[in-house]
Amino acid sequence: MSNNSEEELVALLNSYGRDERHKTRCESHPNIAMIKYWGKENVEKNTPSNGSLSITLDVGTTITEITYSQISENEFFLNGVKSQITKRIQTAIDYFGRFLPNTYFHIESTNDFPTAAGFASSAAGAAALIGALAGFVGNTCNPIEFWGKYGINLTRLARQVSGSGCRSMYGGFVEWIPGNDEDSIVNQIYDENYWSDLIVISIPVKTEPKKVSSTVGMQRTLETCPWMNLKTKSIVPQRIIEAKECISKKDFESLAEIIMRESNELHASCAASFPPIFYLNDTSRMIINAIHELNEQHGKNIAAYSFDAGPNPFIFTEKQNETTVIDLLVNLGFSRPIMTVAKIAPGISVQFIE
Ligand code: 2P0
Repeated sequence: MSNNSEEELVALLNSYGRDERHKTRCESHPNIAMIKYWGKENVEKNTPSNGSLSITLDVGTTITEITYSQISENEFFLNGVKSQITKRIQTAIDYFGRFLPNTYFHIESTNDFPTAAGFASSAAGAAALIGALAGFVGNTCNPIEFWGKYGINLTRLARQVSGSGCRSMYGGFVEWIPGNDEDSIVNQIYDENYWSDLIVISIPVKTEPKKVSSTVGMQRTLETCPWMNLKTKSIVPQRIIEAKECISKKDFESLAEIIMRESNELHASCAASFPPIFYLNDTSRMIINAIHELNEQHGKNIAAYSFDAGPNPFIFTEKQNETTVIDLLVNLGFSRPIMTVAKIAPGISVQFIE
């Protein structure tokens, strides 16, 4: 953004007659990657080593509300508890704070994720934080469009808070483009209504925190797994092209194979890191084998598994096979109530509230 247009924007934003009740609320949802982000090209800016492809899921909601702080400091509450403002959250506050000099924010963020979901909350949290700040400071319910007019891409800011968070800014099918800090942004490929039969079943097989965080694990993999250059520069870019082709045809069978291969390669790369990283456990491997057997019985892929940096399975299928897949999981010993069946969700939505 040029100095001139930034000055104009500061003047505009400070001309609004906001009173102390000015308050915005942003809702967002988690996302699950079919093609994974696993490695940072630039650690500070959180640019990825390769592109990724996800769907945003209505497995739960993060709600972030922002109003003026009554004290001369920024405050951040997570699920009702006053929490530390991390460096990444501070970066987002500083970015928007510079448009409203001498302003401090009171930020409250809550997650209503069912414990059964097993989803990390950081992606939805980052998207809701950026949406709420951008709505509050921009005085707008459509922050993506408003800030976009000034050349500011909000997905870039969400990415700096949490890499996968940039994908939760949009609903439906979302692609995160690799690149430098300016051009590594996110595009929506199809919205949340495009493939309404696609569902994701999640099961919490373990809920305690992981021993190696994603942030640490991905850099170790990038630095020590010998084939990561091939994976990030050649395998994944080609796979993204193929996955987009499958999505354009709603070809679940072929997409399922891509999703499973991608998950398997992520965990093989983790195991080939040094020291090795193991996110899957025996239960995860039992599920992997069972899904392959199920697909074999049907003579085609009717389900696909995907695992992030943990042992919890995310099982993709289509609505017509939901009962078959759930019956399989029940036969494996999981009870129906602990399973969460999620549909594709929209991106951020911002409102003004009293
Ligand atoms: C993903 N994951 O694409 C991959 C697959 C986990 C496995 O993005 O350091 O919390 O905040 O950029 O986004 C998890 O890592 O990491 C993740 P940071 P993030 O969804």
